[in-house]
Amino acid sequence: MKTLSRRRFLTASAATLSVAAVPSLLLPARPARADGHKVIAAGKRVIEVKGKAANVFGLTQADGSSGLVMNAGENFRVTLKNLIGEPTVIHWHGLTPPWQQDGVAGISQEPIPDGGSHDYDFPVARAGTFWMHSHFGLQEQLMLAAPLIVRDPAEAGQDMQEVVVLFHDFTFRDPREILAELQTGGHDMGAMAPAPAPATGGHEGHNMPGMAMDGGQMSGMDHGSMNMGGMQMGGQMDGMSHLQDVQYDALLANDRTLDDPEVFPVEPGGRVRLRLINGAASTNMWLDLGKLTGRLIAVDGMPVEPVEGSRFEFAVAQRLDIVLELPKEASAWPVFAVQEGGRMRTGVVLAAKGASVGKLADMADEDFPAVGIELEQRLRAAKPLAEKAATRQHTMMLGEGPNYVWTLDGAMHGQDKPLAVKSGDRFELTFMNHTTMSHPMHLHGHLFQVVAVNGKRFAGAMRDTVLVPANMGMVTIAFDADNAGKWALHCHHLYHMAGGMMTSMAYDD
Ligand SMILES: [Cu+2]
Repeated sequence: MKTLSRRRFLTASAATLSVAAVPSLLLPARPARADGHKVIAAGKRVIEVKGKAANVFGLTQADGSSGLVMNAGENFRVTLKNLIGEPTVIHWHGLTPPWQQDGVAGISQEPIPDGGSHDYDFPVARAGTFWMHSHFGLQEQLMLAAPLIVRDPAEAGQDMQEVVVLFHDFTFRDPREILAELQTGGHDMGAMAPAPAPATGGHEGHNMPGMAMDGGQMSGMDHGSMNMGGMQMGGQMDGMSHLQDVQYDALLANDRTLDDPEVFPVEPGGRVRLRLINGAASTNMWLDLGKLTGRLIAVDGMPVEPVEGSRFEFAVAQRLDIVLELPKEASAWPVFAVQEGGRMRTGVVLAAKGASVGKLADMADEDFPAVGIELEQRLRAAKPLAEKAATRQHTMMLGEGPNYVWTLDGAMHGQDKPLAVKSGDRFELTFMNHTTMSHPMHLHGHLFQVVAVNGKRFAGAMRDTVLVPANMGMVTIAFDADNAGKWALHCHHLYHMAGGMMTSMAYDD
């Protein structure tokens, strides 16, 4: 039998899904809606990773497009159907809906049962690069995520090509197994798929330039619970800090590896707006433009004073909007995302007509350092919060315990107290990181401004997710309490969140 092409492979599985997995009786009878109503199905998909079929989830419309594109000023009018074979809840990351439509299991919405659906309808005033993803269990690792692009109608006439890329970290393993191993210190060696790293020579990929320890000490050291086959201690060995805990099989860009990257046709000399989403479950990345220089114009969908560069720090759940002025030659320009503390990468290619794309290695030539807040400290909001003294302040301790317990103010989610706030507050919240890993902290329902790093104040970027560096890193955010309800506040590293690093913020009015 002829091998199905990648496209046919995907189409075939989508068609099977819509016919077989959706008994029409289960679909609520519904009159045709007014213009702008969209149906998004959370469903099962089969993608191909490194020549092997992988069963994952996805969020697609009937026309097969992933996620959603809309205009600012419209309503987010969506029916979400759950076809994944288990309950789910989807969160609209970066939007600021009424809290009951925010899509967080245990805080704002009951999970939608398999075969069920849920309607959402709220105004979206702000343009930006956002995304949607499961906020239930570990489904996000299984790629239950998609772009959510809100265009600015005022920019419709611009001569600028839009390229949307959702990055992901991919594993063939069951995420529940990964979490269980992390929680038991990884001693269940029998269950691990990849062979343990060799005793010597296996760690070069994770050594950092300038690391104090030499290779001999490295290979001789006891990695204890942090390096057991499936999990690997990454890169930076300054003191106690470490990077990735999960050894991924690949990084993906729009579902694909560099063996078969998505190629976007572009015009030489043209302008491109990259809308980039770090949809990884637990991998901070570097966005690497190779030989090109780009202009960063927005982070997390919110405009910043432009920053030129070729490499940008790109923490879990964050977004980067980068404008490229392409050279005039007919060439191909890859856009890479590289893991921190290593060299595994993925990417897409911008290719002029007739340009040869060539083979792109799935490993960078060098290890990339830890993602930190060097970029963060250089960012300045283009539309900062109004100057106002804080009416409420809190310092939140980010903590860790044995067996992969992660805490906020000393409590795991479930034993936590909601953070109290009241309408009209200017809240300044300082994250103080007492742990050995960095944490991408995400506040739902509000935009915040980064106003201080390690106590040093500046008028930083407006964001919804900020990385708090390991080992006593301290980041202060400010926001206006203008969206009453109950909101999630958590680390966006999926296994940290599952390990307890989540709480809520509740208005007391
Ligand atoms: Cu974390």
